[in-house]
Amino acid sequence: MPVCRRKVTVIGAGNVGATAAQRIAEAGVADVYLIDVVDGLPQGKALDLSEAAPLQHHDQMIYGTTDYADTTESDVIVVTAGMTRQPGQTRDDLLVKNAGIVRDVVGRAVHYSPEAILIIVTNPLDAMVHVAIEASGFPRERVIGMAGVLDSSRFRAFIAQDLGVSSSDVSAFVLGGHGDTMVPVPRFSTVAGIPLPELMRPERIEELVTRTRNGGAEVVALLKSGSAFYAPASSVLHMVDSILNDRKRVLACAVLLCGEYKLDGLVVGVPVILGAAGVERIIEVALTPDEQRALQASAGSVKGLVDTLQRAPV
Ligand code: A3D
Repeated sequence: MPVCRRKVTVIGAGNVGATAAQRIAEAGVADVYLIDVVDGLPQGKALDLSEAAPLQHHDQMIYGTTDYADTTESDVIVVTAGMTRQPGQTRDDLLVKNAGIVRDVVGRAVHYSPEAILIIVTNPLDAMVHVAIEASGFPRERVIGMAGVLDSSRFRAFIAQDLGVSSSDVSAFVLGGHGDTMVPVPRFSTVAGIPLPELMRPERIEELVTRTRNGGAEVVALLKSGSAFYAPASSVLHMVDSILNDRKRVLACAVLLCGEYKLDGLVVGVPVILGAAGVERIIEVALTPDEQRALQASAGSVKGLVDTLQRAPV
């Protein structure tokens, strides 16, 4: 595998961050700087991952640090830093707490990497993209939320398992905010080009759509503590790879809409072309009235979070 000295910083060396670092390095996509607020955690995980490099046959460097100066001139910055909900804490408490963390880490990171592309993972995702846009001052093309890639992958996996076909032949189309208001669009989901409604009963499609909406919660319920991280980390890798290798993949990403899909000033998941410049184009497709209504409702829930943040003390 050719050595590539591009630089990705992953902020938050927890489950998603450390696994994303592993995936990015092992795919030979870039060197990785893992950074966390807990001293020793990023250094220890980076050391462990580096020691696996000879066995995994890659030459990427993986560094751990708590000093943002080490992340200077990163090409991509992935933000996974955040808290999970604690007993007695409301969703709004978590929203405000994570907004504070994202504002802080993004501000520090972009100081050293003003040309980077930001990929946001911290929940609640769409609201955190708003915070990151504000904290970085970056144009919307360079602040991108990871959610649709994961949600689409979950939908693809469920369709493939149900039909007994390779998941490589399944493509899925998911719009909207991350969470229970996401909008999978079955008529644009295909198996080797065949529209899904040709292969599956509407009731079964609906069951898989519901399972996709609850995909995160299903994993949480099984794990008992913590949330999904393998598929989220793979989703991060796909986005980083498309950007750094200018692949121009069409992926569902959370981006700030400025009139597209009849939405203005809100971050919502839509299909985009992801390349060296970040979001190179937002792909707009005509939606049915039902799909448009579902997308508006999803955007409405994102607006609720953004409004809560604006009312919260900074
Ligand atoms: P976890 O394993 O707890 O890791 C979070 C890490 O962030 C910990 O190592 C913390 O020490 C670190 N951290 C906290 N505050 C700071 C700070 N100020 N600076 C640097 N590091 C800090 O969580 P996780 O990795 O499982 O999840 C991380 C985030 O991603 C959470 O908000 C999840 O809800 C979110 N997530 C989103 C998706 C989406 O699809 C959008 C999927 C999976 C996880």
